[in-house]
Amino acid sequence: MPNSMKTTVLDKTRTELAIEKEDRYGAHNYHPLPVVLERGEGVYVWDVEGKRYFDFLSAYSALNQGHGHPRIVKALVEQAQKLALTSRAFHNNLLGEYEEFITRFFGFDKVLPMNSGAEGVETAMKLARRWAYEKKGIPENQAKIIVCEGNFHGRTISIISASTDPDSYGRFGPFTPGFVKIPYNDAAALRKALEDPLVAAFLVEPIQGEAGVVVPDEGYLAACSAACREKQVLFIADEIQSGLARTGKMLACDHEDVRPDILILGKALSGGVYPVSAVLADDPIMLCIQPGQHGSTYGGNPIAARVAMEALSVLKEERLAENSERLGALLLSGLKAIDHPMIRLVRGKGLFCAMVIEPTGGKDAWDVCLALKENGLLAKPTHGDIIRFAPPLIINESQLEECLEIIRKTLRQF
Ligand code: IF1
Repeated sequence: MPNSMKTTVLDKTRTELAIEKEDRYGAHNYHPLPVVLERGEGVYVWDVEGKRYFDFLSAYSALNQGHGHPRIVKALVEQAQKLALTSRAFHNNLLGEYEEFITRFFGFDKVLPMNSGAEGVETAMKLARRWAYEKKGIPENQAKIIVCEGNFHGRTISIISASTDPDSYGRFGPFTPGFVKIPYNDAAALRKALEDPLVAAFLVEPIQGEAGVVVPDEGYLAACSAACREKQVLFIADEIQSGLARTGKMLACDHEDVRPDILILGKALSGGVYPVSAVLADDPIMLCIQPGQHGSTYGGNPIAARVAMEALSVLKEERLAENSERLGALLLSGLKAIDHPMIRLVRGKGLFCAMVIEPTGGKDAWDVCLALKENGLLAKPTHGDIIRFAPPLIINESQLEECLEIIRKTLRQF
């Protein structure tokens, strides 16, 4: 019996009790690893039994700055004590400051603040449609948005209408029309789809996250961006997961010097302490939406504004893109050097890596993640056979070496 089973209440561990409650009272829309976390600091999290782990998921890259970053937490707490929410019925003293900050940071005319990533994607789709009718002259209600097979952009009805994953969209119809699905990493397929004059936009993840950290061929994003420009079609980058230093550049699009027409950010925009998303674009696009035509009760609230400025400053001042690039190279080469029959493939960019697992002897990626957990490292399988490795970007070299040793040791157990 492992040590963690010893703190019992009525013969059950705190872990079991917490999981039972979730199972009993919560919707069954997730299947988490059986670990109950209660504390986080930097690259580490602790479970309710006191066991410490390396967090190699970082809340799907929301925690690029690490758990409980002191500067970000301070911003959150101070602002919560002063003024949390005004709604957009009134101005607040931080919104304009934040809007100036983030637009200068990324080089766009304007920003539209929202909360979740899905809301950011919905906002971008509405902007693209409105722009198509007002600026491109597409007849009303006929605009199309091109998306890629294997995409993940969120969970709303319209976003799953663009999904090709039956788990995401199955039996949730009827669906929103107006999406054209083409293969990912295929610029020729995009050029062909762009021949349709009703196309308003191309929405793409510069690296596909949920699909299993699928890195497209070099030149793909630049080719897509150029093809879109030629056909007067908006290039929309969903950098909710790939952005904010995760892949070794501030944006994954920066690897190919591509500037999207619409940029969507979320997750690490708050460093994991608050839901904050943002859509950036220049005036000819952003000003197509006028008062009363889009918004959100919480979007642009003072806490979000204050926290996002701090989270972005931390990324820049702690040079987390550089750290991601340098340690990402170590992680990737370290993973590639592991010689094990269960490893079919390793890929990634910066500290955004994945390992494709070959199920062997009845053991699959889930079992590997359970064993990693026992050995002190948390990672989550996707699509049954892929394990993502995405630690907070503040990780240092000796911590990363320790993690590689945990991964090597774990695989030796299979
Ligand atoms: C879940 C995945 C990751 C995203 C991109 C938009 C959103 C996401 C590129 C929506 C969200 C999350 C959501 C989370 C799991 C997670 C995920 F496996 F499902 F795909 F990260 F890899 N665009 N991704 O990755 O953002 O509305 O959630 O804030 O359980 O759904 P959101």
